[in-house]
Amino acid sequence: MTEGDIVTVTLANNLPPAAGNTSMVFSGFTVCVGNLAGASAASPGTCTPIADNGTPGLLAQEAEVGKKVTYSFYAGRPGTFTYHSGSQADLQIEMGLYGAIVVKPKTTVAGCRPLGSTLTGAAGEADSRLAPSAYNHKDSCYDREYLFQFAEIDSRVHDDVQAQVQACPVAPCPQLQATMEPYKPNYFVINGRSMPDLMDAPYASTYPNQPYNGNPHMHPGEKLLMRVVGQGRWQHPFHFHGNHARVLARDGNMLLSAADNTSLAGPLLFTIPTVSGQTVDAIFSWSGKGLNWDVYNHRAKDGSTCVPDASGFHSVKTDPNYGEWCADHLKPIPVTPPDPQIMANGQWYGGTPYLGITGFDPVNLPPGTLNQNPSAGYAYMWHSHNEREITTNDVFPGGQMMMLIIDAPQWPIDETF
Ligand SMILES: [Cu+2]
Repeated sequence: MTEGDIVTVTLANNLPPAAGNTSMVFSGFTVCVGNLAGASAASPGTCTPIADNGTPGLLAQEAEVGKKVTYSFYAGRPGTFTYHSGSQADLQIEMGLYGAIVVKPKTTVAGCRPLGSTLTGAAGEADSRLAPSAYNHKDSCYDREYLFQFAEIDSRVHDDVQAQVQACPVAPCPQLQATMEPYKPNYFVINGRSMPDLMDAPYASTYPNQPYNGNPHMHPGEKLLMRVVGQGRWQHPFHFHGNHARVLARDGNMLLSAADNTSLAGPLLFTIPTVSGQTVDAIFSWSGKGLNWDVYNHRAKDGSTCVPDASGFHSVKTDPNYGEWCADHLKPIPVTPPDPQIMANGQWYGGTPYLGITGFDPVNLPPGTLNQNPSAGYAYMWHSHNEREITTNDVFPGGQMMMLIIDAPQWPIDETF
């Protein structure tokens, strides 16, 4: 949704009769049960009740089985937010009744790249962003955006619920009673999937209703916006390799310096500890700095230049080596390509120490180079740092694990995969 929208959600309870009532809690918003009109930054608006609109519950108005409830609210500020069931919430959230809300800024922030443009000029690449920035702030501009919702599943609870639901197909039913403790989850999911399913396409045929995977791609120098959401009951330390990330906001509130209320004050993190019900937005970037070789393979023939900006990077946005760490420009390669044997474990290995097999100088690739991966990207594992959570039912690999791929600048990234 867009900042300034009045949002109306009608929840239809089509759960099995034994599940009883359900509802939605929209954290961070003032909810009207019914229809909201006239809300703006200056006014809360008018909330008009409607007929047959649910029944009061502990945390929210509830819909009985076979009935509906309508909520409205004013999305007054940009950010990442959550919603979840407020009815028998320990059980219903375990069963999957949760999700994320993204509110886009209404206006384009000066200095952010307008929608419809691509940064590094990879031919044929579409701009997949929702907006040029995450907030009304110049340091929240981004080039790519990925959502990561962390949760876990204890299959014992689901087996228990299934037995009770199947025992009562027609109302009236006794209310579901699930024993939540001891809680021993054996499935660990991001956006509802575990590795390797995480890396399948959105809406893949095996999960046709699932719009999000966990398959981040980017070019060097780009800014990747991570929207990290904690759902479920447990904390998961989200560890990303390749670089640190600058935290922009928590629960949709930008973290700004108290001194000027303008400069970013969020920490630089290599692990974001997800907290149940909390959202964190962060900006991640990658340049090749620190690898100690010229990832662009400029070294033999060379018309390309690297002109360091004040921070040492090449900052001409239209150049193919945008974001290059200039200290390593033209540096001879100090590495020996990996033994072909490791390909058995390394499906993501590009077969070259360079980005891109059709890069600046393919004739100078070292002998024995294996061009296994046409994008010839670098792969970094992004995962839960609780190691048991990168298993599925205690089998490794699985769980909350995916790969960030740094693609060659010339490789068009298709974010529908
Ligand atoms: Cu790690």
